Amino acid sequence: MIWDEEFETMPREALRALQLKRLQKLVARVYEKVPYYRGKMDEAGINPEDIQRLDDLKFLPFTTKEDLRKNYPFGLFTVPMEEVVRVHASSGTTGQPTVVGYTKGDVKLWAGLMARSLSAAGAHSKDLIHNAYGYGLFTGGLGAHYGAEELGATVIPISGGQTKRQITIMRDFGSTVLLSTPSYALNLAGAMVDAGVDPADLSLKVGIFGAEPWSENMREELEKKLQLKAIDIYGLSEIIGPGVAIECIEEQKGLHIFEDHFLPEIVDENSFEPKAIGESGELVFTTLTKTAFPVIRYRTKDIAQLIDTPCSCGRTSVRMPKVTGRTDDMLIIRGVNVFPSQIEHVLMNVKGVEPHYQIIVDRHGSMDSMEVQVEVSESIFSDEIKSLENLSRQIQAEIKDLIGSSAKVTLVEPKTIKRSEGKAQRVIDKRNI
Ligand code: DLL
Repeated sequence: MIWDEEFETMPREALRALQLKRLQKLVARVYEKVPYYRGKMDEAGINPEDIQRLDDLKFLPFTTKEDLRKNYPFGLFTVPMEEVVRVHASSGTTGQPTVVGYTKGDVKLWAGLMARSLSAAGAHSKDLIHNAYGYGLFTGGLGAHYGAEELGATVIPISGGQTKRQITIMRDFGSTVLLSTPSYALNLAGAMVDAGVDPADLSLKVGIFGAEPWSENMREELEKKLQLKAIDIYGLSEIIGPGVAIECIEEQKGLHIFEDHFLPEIVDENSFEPKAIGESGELVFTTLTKTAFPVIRYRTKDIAQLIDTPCSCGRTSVRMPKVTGRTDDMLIIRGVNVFPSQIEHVLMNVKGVEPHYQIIVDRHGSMDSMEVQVEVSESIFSDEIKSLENLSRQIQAEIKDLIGSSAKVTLVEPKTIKRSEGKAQRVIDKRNI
């Protein structure tokens, strides 16, 4: 169901006019309220009045995680703290966390966008929403929670962890919609097998998975193992949290970006020049309607592309196919660029291999090495050494074929790779230590 008919199906022309109006208002407001933004705009020689067309966006300076760090914790807020009713933070991989703030109006806006998202995924007021995103500073738990309430559904605020108990609750309460990271969903699927619970006997119909990259193969795996439709949801704390973009249940193909609130761009990862529709590059967002913590041209470091082909669901927004990786997740192994998602793609096409893996990168002297540890099914693991050797050789050859770099492949016993309760840690790069 389309939650916000007027905005979600708005003709593109009208949408662009709305975006421009909102952008002009935003730029004028941050220029007036935030000395740091004013300084950056003055330095770039641009005034709020210079924004006459949407295209003029490209003259505005980017905002990066570094800018957020420099203003830690509240330096980029546009309102006094008494108007901020909530903060969240994302830890990231290095150093200081990024802190984001919301006014009462922002929380309401976010709840509406999450209700939109859940509705696009096929959820409605009769659903029992099992929310296994972590509650706390992470935006996943509370973001989804408020959206589910706005939708009028029943929320089960289970958060992450206590995996066995999650399954009992799912069965006893009759959860119909599962919200979690894809890696935790996989963990839940494994725990169901251990508990002797057949997912076909549960009431789950949709899983709304996000907060980390996942492949089409992983979708197939999750749909099969959990007997539900798997929907991709995308968002990031700096923009609002979850609820920036989501796939519709009709097509499950490309995430609709809520463009009336978030203005997307794709830029070249190196030159930062804008790229055309259909081209891949770094995803950049400007928040058009948030009050406490708006951002202008925030460089997400996520690699994506935008497509503008019409969708059968009737929504008129541009879509982004699955995020393929992050610019800072990219491993450079002996000079070759490698994304964990490419390794996942190879692994998930091999029969008998479980979707639990870890990539370990190290350096001996000046030589990089990459080891892929992957679990195999119980039956394969008890096979003869020879067939195990053949399997690891096959995976090794396929990795070499796809990425052009060789990796040592180690097949490990079922359940030896640490299970995630939130975002999975796929890469251990010992070179940085
Ligand atoms: O992960 C917000 C979220 C919560 C999204 C629940 C979806 C569901 P952060 O912790 O700030 O916020 O992390 C944001 O996670 O820049 C991406 O690199 C990654 N990410 C989020 N969703 C997806 C997705 C939340 N669907 C960072 N596919 C982003 C791939 C994703 N990567």
